[in-house]
Amino acid sequence: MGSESDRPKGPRCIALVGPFASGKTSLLEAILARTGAINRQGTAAEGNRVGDASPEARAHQMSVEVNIAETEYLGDRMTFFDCPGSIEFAFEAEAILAAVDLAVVVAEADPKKIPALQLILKGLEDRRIPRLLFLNKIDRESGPVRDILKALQPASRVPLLLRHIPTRKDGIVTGFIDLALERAFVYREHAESEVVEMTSEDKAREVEARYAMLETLADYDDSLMEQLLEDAEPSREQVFRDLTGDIRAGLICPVLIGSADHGYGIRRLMKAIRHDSGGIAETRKRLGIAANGETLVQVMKTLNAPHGGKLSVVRVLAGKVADGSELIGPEGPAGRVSGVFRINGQHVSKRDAAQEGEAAGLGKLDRAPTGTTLGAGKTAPKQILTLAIPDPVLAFAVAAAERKDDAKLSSALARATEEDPSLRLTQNAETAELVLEGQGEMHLRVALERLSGRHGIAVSTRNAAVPYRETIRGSTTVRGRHKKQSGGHGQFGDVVIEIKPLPRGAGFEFTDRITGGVVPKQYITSVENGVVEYLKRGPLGFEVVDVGVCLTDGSYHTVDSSDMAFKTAAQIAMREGMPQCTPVLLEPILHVEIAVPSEATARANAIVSQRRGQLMGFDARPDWPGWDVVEALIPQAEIRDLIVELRSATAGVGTFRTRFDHLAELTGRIADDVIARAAQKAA
Ligand SMILES: Nc1nc2c(ncn2[C@@H]2O[C@H](COP(=O)(O)OP(=O)(O)O)[C@@H](O)[C@H]2O)c(=O)[nH]1
Ligand SMILES: [Mg+2]
Repeated sequence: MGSESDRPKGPRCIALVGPFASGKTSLLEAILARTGAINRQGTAAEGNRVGDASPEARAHQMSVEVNIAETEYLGDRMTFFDCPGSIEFAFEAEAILAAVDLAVVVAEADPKKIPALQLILKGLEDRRIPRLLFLNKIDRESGPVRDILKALQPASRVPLLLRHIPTRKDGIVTGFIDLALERAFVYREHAESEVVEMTSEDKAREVEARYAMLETLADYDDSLMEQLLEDAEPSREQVFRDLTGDIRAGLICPVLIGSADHGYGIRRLMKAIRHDSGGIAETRKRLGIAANGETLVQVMKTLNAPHGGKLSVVRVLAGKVADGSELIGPEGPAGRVSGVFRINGQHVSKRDAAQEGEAAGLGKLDRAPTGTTLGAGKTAPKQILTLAIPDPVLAFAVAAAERKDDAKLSSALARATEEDPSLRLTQNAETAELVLEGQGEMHLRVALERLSGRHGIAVSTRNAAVPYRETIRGSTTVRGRHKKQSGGHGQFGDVVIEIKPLPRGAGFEFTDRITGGVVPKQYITSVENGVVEYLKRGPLGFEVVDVGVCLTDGSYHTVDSSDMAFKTAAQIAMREGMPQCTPVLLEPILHVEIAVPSEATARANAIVSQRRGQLMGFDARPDWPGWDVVEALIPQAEIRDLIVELRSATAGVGTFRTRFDHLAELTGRIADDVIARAAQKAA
């Protein structure tokens, strides 16, 4: 068959991606079993697969991080990266995809998962990553694959090209026909399928399906087009050459069929991977790297093993990396490699130097965050690409259950954000909260579980505080006098101030209309300082904004007046005057853009209304066929678990982003509750 000579040799890195529960981790297991890396194929039900063996993955019965395992197939080392399907862990995949040769998209014929498939394919298309689609769970399908493909096609910008069709007996899938090889196979459970004669009925189906495949290939190959028009039979070599070329160029996405659980179609998939992935040279081309003999590696993932310390999982893009190598990142030295490791699921073992094209774990690099490009020379390498870190969509205020763990918690969380930059940690000075933000409930939950699992820190969580403000609706003029005559030096300050509301967004403004020096210049500043201090906590218990204060009159004493005395006088005036000005609570309103598949747009609109939101309209999402963007103004207090509801309304794909828009007055019962809670907290 075909072009064995131009087939690239050497190590490959392959990503397994696809919607949630499409069978990626099972496929990894099947590949490892069929290529002899493991003796027996484990199952999801038994919980004995190489992937998903971490305590967190076991607890949730889903992949919560990338599973890495390698095997050898016909002399080539292949490392697989089984990326979690949930959008919450998408950043894990982002860092991996940057450095792989090919992505195998595992999909199933479930219409509910098509938006998720589109999301994943779009990510690959945008990054120009060659891809194959493995239509899994074929054992469950009874309808024609052509119909399945028709349903899946809108998820792909390029043609899905059917490479295999199933053969059936009594409605049950028993094998497949490879349309490029023109050969029929019967599946054998967890074993190599057997070549069989095609029945005449199957032959007829094969001819029809093959013609459809060739027609698509001919769209990118004029000579093939001519042959088809002349009814000439193209050579098998030409067909394979076209397939390989079109896949590498990202012009098509071929569809292979099989079943991970049964071990069907695995060898065909491995052959396709071996032929159609271009290897490290092609990947360098995609990344725009000129190989000049210098070592270059890309950090795909950072692992923090409980006792083994930090491990940077890298792909060697050029050159090689040995134990003891000094590596340098774009921002300076990254550290000295302390051990080169092979990673197979939870199992990590020492190995020799990592060669060009291989993936390996590098021990104890201090400064090599996920996504960084590292070199081994004296000069800093150029960062090959910047990963887009998604904006967080959910936040929790976190605290150590026991005070003594506070410092341990912050440092462990800081490490967690290095391991996974799609987590964000901020210390909110205003609310004195440690806020952990991330991509969803499961994402944050798993991050916190790791903390307790690895570091033994129990963590409590609650909703992060909303930064309410308060202002006033009315004005007043008040006098504040501070006078003390308790022996010796006295204290004297006396001010008259006007307090009035300012337009929304104006902030705070201090002026004076003092004439004739009734309040000496240096004390005017003290008055302002006194007012500013007061405004940190107004009559309702919140920071006061949009207020103007004017010092209009006052008096002083040559001996007893001081900075302190005028400051105190100003505060006395504010304390008396502010409650007279009809204080009102202000809540932050965010501008929100919700992106959902169009069939969920009405649902998204309803969610906005339920959250006291104001719809601004919706429009087609640019560059996202079949999606809409809903724009709305929503109070920050109502955002909280918006992502959870949105995802459940969209089979997991809906998302949103926010920015602060304005502060709005909040009155009535909701406001009363907020004020009562603040008072309770202060007490
Ligand atoms: N019927 C059938 N079920 C499968 C097949 N492959 C995987 N599954 C099941 O699909 C579920 C999800 O599989 P898993 O590999 O964990 O999915 P992932 O989320 O994509 O990693 C598990 O219960 C598997 O046993 C298959 O080929 N046929
Ligand atoms: Mg999985």
